[in-house]
Amino acid sequence: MSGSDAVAGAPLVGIVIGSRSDLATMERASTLLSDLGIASETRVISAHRAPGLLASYAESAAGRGLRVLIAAAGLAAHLPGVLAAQTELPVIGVPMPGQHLGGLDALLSIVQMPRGIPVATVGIGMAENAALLAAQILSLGDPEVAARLRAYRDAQTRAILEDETNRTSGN
Ligand code: RP5
Repeated sequence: MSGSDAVAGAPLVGIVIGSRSDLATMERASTLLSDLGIASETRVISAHRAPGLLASYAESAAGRGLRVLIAAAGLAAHLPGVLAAQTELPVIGVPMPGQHLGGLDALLSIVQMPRGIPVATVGIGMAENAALLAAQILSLGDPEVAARLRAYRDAQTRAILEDETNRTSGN
């Protein structure tokens, strides 16, 4: 499956999700990356249901030009860790909210990586933060991405200040 085709060029960020049921949440990451001018791809590859395919994806990722991986999964969420074990690219893990434990199961599965194989874990369902962290990593070698990130933060701050001005001026 292809992610944000809106940005031309080879994808720099690979988004891997454990199930189609994670797609709606993680489309928020591909959309934000696209808004920041970063091409991404999205693949549905379960660590448990398709372990061979996940191994091939991990082993070929850097060679295909990907620079950062985002991996999202729920329940016993082994996908980010298994991916990180098979590539030296940075992996950002996104715990998916589950039906029974609210995503705490996935959060603990992803964040508690053993020493030597890190996964940078964001909050439960925090697709946007995964995209922003990936963009920040890319911005270290790309001044244009750095400028877009600065503009994103400035707009975020401006929106809060304007909202607060409107809210208090009505009193
Ligand atoms: C995980 O199990 C997926 O990442 C998903 O969050 C969860 C449920 O998957 P489905 O049963 O909806 O395919 O592997």
